Amino acid sequence: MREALARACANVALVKYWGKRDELRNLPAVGSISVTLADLVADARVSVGGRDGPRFIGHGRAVEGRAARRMEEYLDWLGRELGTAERLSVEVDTTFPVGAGLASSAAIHCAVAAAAASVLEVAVERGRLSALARVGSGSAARSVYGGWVEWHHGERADGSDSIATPILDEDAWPVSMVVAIVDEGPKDVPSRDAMRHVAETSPLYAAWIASQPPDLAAMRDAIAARDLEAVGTIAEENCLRMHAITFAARPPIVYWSPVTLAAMEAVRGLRRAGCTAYFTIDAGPQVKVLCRPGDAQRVAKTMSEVPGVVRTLSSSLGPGVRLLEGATPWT
Ligand code: 2P0
Repeated sequence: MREALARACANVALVKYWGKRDELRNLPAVGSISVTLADLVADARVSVGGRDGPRFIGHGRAVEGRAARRMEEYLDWLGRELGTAERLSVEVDTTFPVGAGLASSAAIHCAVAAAAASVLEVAVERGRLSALARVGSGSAARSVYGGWVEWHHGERADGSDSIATPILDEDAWPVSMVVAIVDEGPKDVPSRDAMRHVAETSPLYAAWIASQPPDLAAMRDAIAARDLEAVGTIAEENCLRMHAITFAARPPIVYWSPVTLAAMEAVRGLRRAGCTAYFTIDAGPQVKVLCRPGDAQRVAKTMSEVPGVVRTLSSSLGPGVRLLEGATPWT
């Protein structure tokens, strides 16, 4: 049996991916821009040639149900794509809760794609690796790179141009993200299902698609100017617009809890007190706060004092995917 071990960091979108133009390949209906986080890490050990046993082990235990089926399908697809009929299996460990709106699927699928290419000794360009990761989970396309990253909508039907590209690496403009964890349990509606439901039923979906290119352009400019106030303002507006279209679905999907709203208000309070802090929220109740590294402790303290916040995590920006064991399959 051969093995390779890859490590990828989660990423959090500041201009969100919500909606698909192709569900099979996870081709997005909109482009997105994210930051890769150093301290939210997934390790994936992919082995090939094993004959039996569970194919998806998470934190030392066999994963079952829908998550296991989805991973097995992905491993089979990866194998075909990378030219093998051999059985692939994976062991995953993460430093943070899975399935709770903390971008675990991004980190996991990116690490799986990289480890699979390595163990199968297939040389892949980073762009192709991004496309391979994307098929596992859309947002995984972005975890290929560190720092500030854009994932492009792309035009081609095969998705070969719907890949991530780096904007700035993690050292070029350090910022911090404080995650206020409100609920560590799995989310009620997986984002995959929610995206489809929103696209099919929300009367605001078309407006969301139309409003994304200007947000992407403004975000690129704000990052180029290292303007954290502008980045944060665009991120908050984009996040609220994404949640607005889910509220408007029939039946509505609301990922927030009362604690989420209290945490958002705490961020506004920090701003009123002169601290550069802006929130974003994904498909779950957690509130992620973008701030300067020097303010991270203060932000974490304020967020941890919000009644109902279970704990906080703080992270700087992190690197792209890398191999811990096995040859790096890209140059
Ligand atoms: C994002 N999210 O841009 C958005 C914002 C959640 C809210 O990408 O179906 O796990 O595997 O492509 O990537 C979460 O969705 O969905 C997500 P699939 P994914 O980060």
